[in-house]
Order: sequence, then C-alpha cells, then structure tokens
Amino acid sequence: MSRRRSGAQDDWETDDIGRWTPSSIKCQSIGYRHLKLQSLHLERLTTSTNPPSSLISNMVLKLYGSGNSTCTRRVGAVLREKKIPFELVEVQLMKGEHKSPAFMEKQPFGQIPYIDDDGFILYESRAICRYLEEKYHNQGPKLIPDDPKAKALFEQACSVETSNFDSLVAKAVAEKVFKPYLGQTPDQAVFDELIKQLGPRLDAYEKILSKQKYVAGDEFTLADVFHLPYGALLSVAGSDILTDPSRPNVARWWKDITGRDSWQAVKDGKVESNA
Ligand SMILES: N[C@@H](CCC(=O)N[C@@H](CS)C(=O)NCC(=O)O)C(=O)O
Repeated sequence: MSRRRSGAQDDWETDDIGRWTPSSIKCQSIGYRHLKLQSLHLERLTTSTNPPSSLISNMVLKLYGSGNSTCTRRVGAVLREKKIPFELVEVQLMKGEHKSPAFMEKQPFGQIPYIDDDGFILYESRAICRYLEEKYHNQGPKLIPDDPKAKALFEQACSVETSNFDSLVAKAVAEKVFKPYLGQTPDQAVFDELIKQLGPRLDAYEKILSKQKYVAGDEFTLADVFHLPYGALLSVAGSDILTDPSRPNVARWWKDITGRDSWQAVKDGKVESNA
C-alpha cells in the first residue's frame, strides 16, 4: 500500500517497499509538466532512494529493544553500517514490558526487537536487517549482493549461520551468560558439549574462509553481521574458540568483523544512531 506526502516541489509517495518516489514518476497520463518533473526527479532518484530532507524529521525509525539484547545489537549494527537515523525505544525485559498486551499487539511472540518505520511494523532481527538493506540499498555499504549467483551464495551463508552456528552458540551463551544473569545456575557440562559440537562446524568455516575473505564471498555482508551478537558473547561465556590459532582464517575473519566501527559502537550495549 502506498503512502503520500507533500514536500519539496512535488507530492511524494512510497513504492512497494516504502522508498519515497515523486508522484509524477508514477503518473499514468504524462503531460508536459510531468515529463519535465520526471527528468528533474530522475536525477535525484538515481543518486538516492531516500526521501527529501524536508520529509525526514517526522519519520525517524523507531527500534523497540534494549542495548542489553543480542538481537537488538544485530539491528543496531546494521543501522550504523548504513547510517540510517533511528531512535532506540528501550524495552525493559526485567520489568516484563515485552509481555504487556500493548507490546504483544505489535510483536505477538513477546520478544525484542521490532521496528516501527513510519507505521510499518517488523520483527525478527534478521528480517529487519534485510528490510533495512533493501530499503537503503544505495546508502552505505551494500550488505546483500545484487548478482544472482553472489546473492545465492549470500543466502547459503545466512542459512549456514542459522543452522550451523546460531543453533549451538545461542544455547552456549544462554547457558553461561544469560542463566547467571537471571539468577539461575549454569551447567558447565552442557556448555562444554555445545562448544565441542561447534568445533567441527568451525573446521568447515576454516575451509570456506581459507578461500574467501567473508562467509558469503570477498565482500562483507549481512551474513557476517548475523554472527556478531552471539559470537561476541562466547568469550564472555569462557570460550576463545573463535580466536583459536588452530583455525587462522576463522580467527582472521572474526578479528576483521568484530573490529568494524558499527559493531564496536553497539557491542557493549550503547545502541545509538550515527546519522
Ligand atoms: N529470532 C528473534 C529472537 C528474539 C529474541 O529472542 N529476543 C530476546 C532478546 S535478545 C527476547 O526478547 N527474549 C525475551 C523472551 O523471549 O521472552 C530475533 O532474531 O529477533
């Protein structure tokens, strides 16, 4: 559904994924005025898919989450990579705010984060990151490749992250970091078993990363970002498996992606806009 606003010299409306477009571009009956406006606006469109500055102030994206949350940090890192203006609306997990009826109206699973992009509600941190990349594709680094084969390899890497990395690492972090935080007793044997299972998976990463710089190819993508929040808590949990010198390419990759400004900014819980 498209939205309309007036701004600058013309009416603007949104396309299928919410990019702002001058209405004249969409006009079916093209008169002389529209042709003139088209040529004026096309130049602006090819250089930017963002709305004119006169429209930005009242539509700042809201990120409902918490700096303490891994998944909020994942989205925060992407917002900073792309330099997208946003406001963090702090949701207090300890007070159970994420289970309130008002919150669950927006996020029916009662989890953070979700975004409100001028009325468009979206949850699931990886889906949010993909949406932000698509919407601001021409702003900042390209985090999803355009070429069909490169994109397929990107999808492969995203799937690997979910099935072979997150499935073990999130549980290991929950055992040793979240349980004590919630006043529960961690089980070291459970943690050790998860790290043991992670070893052979990282051997496969080592093979992949000995041939390419990042998990989806030679460019940094969302597939790399997706590893960051839980991977970074492994050292807090007591495992240095990601920097183990026996897997030099995994260690090199991990040092590279954790060293990026976007991650350094959010990693300790300060999820703020840099735009
Ligand atoms: N798959 C979801 C997971 C969201 C999630 O587990 N959020 C945690 C914080 S990082 C949460 O809200 N936990 C509270 C709960 O599940 O009750 C995503 O990627 O956004």
